[in-house]
Amino acid sequence: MISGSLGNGIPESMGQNRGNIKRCLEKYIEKGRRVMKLNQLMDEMEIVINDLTQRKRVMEGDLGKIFCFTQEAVVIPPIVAFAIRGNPGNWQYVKVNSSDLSVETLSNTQYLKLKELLFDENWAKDENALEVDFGALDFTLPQLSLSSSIGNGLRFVTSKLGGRLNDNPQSLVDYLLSLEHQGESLMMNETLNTARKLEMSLILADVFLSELPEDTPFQAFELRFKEWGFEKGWGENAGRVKETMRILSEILQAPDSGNIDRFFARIPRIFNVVIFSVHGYFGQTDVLGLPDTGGQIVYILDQVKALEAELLHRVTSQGLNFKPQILVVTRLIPDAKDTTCNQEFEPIIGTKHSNILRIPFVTENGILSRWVSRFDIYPYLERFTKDATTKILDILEGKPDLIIGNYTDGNLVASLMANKLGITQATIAHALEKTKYEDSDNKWKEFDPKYHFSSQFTADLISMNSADFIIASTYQEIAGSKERAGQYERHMSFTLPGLYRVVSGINVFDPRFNIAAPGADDSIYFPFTAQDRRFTKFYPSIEEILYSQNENDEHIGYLVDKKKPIIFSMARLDVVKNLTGLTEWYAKNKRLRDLVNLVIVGGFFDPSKSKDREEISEIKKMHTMIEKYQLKGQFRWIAAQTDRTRNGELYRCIADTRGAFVQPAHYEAFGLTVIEAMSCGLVTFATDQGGPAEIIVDGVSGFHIDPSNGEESSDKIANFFEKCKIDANYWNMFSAEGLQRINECYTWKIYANKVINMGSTYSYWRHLNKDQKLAKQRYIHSFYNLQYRNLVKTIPKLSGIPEPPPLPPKPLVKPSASKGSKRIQSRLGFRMFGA
Ligand code: UDP
Ligand code: LCN
Repeated sequence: MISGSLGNGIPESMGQNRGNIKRCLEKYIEKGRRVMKLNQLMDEMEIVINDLTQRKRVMEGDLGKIFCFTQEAVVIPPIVAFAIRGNPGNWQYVKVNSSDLSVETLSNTQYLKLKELLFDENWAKDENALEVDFGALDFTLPQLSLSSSIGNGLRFVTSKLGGRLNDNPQSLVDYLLSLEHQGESLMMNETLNTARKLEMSLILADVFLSELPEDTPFQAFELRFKEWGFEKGWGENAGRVKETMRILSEILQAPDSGNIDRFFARIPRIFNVVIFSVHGYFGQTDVLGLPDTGGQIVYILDQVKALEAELLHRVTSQGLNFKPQILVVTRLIPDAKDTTCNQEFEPIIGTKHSNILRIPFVTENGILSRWVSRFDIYPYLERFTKDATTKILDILEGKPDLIIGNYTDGNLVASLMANKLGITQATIAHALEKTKYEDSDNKWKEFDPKYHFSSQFTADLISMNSADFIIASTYQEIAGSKERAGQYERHMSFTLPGLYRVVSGINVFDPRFNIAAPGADDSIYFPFTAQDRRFTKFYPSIEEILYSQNENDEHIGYLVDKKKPIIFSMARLDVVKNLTGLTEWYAKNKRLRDLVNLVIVGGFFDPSKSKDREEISEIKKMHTMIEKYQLKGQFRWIAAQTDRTRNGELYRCIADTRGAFVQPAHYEAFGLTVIEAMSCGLVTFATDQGGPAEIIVDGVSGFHIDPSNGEESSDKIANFFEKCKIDANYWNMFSAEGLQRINECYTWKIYANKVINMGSTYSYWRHLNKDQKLAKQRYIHSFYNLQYRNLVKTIPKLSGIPEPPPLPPKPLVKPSASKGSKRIQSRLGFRMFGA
């Protein structure tokens, strides 16, 4: 696009434009070698061409196109190389010589090499520097081509299956023959081992079923069906069985995507699911807000409930009486503070057959007692996978049907286990750290001692490429927006200078990407207007934490004017969450201070009690600001709140004040607090960096704020409250629109249905592409062994304590424990560590 239009340079005929462009480029090279981001390019252009009309003319010209779409530039005088993103997922690279304005296109490899010259010149010049190219193995697999289709992989795969089935119907027969549960065949047996035999028997069965009342239970004709080669799993009664069989007959006759979609949603393929979530304190109570313990836990606990309900529903309609089991596998932390994270096994509240299984980290010296930061976790994962696999196979009495990983560590473990046992695997990023920390790739050597990003990014590449499908919460997570690259998109091509150059890390046009947005538990997060459902028992304690004039371990600061609306924020006290930023914006904006009070929930107050580096620095910063800006009287800082139910009511109480939720993060991968607040009818202002930019339609269902521009953001909030003072209905309008947005797009029911469909369809897709899968796994295996393992050796390992002798079994009787889970508990024999 770009070089074509520019030819070999910028024509002399461009006159004044040419002069302006030259002056711009000269400005860029003035400061010598550097990487420039879009805002810097624009800022410096404004300095050079201060006349708006002239600037516009430049932007409309050929080189202007480069400026408009540039995300980043590398300056190596006299050259300026531009990374241009015309559309989500579409990148081009050009270099412009500032002396003669000649333009040359570059490959992504050439661009990365130029960038590397700034960080590790010798390595950049090494002709044999390691290049990682996962795309090289995907050339036989179909890819999407439209940016607008990104994240819609399931639909694409289903449509491709039509062609594949047309050419090779036997592949479907073989796949159906492989369906089983604990050794018992499902849907059909070897009698129907060819497409022809299957077609004929389906016709026979159809005639037979047409004679039966629709509600005849499957058991009534099970024996007859067995003789014909059919097993259970088609449906609970004659009507449903006939429907499923007709869909299959139509597929065998002429496959079309509608029928394929319907058929795969019906086949009994997924019963037992393992979900890995390794870091943080994975517990059901008293954990939220602890370090590394936030939305991922909430997401998974809600996800399990939704998935179990969907699986139970499907099993029943398939005419089966199996108990689908979901096991969430996490780390057992002996030194578990006041949480249950030192218990090996725990039934999940609100489910019938789902449980948490905790496996400790074991070092050469024994079991590791203390919490480990998610950034330091890698040395323990290989052993963890081995121990977890043994336990899982024992508990499930066989292999799971689907493994879902969460975050880098859980995804890596999921990849290792899935690959070893040949199981369908899904990954969920939650947050890709590379996007959160600017230049964390180029400057990985600076970051590594503290964050070990080289291990983390390597692990991310491994699991992204191992997965059979990738679940994303939003489009932006994969491919960003028109203006900004997505989280996955930033892994397409990047470099870790001195280590390896990623020429193809992940392709966002890969049909493995699917969007399934999470929801907020509607038994907790419901509108403040639903007075009869409100949790009134929490009113006194909420009144106390918000308004009491005293300070204690739970809250500091106080609010003098109770009549003012409250702007409220709640998050882990991580630097990226920017709670201290919001406090400073508020502190500096007199108009806002006059209009509203500020309440922050996050962390705790004594830095000496934290082991988390980021939390410690944020605690200190918050104290400094309270003093510096004399916030007491208008500001309340409440320590992390672990009771989700009360938090639900807290959002509603803030809505009662006609206040707002403000999510000011520098970057937010998705942002569950945003949908929680909106579900409660609380007007929400949230960062325009990441998920909230997609959750909220700015100016309709809430507002976007720019975390890098505190003045503008705090003014936007102040303007809103000023308008509310004049027109009381203004607030109601945004509250109602926010709620509508949630009801339309963010519910767990939609999520669970999509994910189970993905499980069935991608299992078949994997089966169809097994040769390609194997080739890729070989490449990944080498990368794991030769790169990842060596990187992990650089991370210091904490030493464990010798493993205590096993305690006698001690059953934990929880009210919600099912008979099945109690049976498993006693088989496992509980072991408690610590306390
Ligand atoms: N949360 C909480 N208490 C706190 C801080 C956070 O209950 O003190 C909950 C919050 O309600 C939400 C989750 O933790 O359910 C945070 O999820 P989000 O996606 O907003 O951010 P994350 O922590 O995952 O980055
Ligand atoms: C991690 C995050 O940082 C949040 O943005 C997400 O909402 C959460 O995980 C759940 O996916």
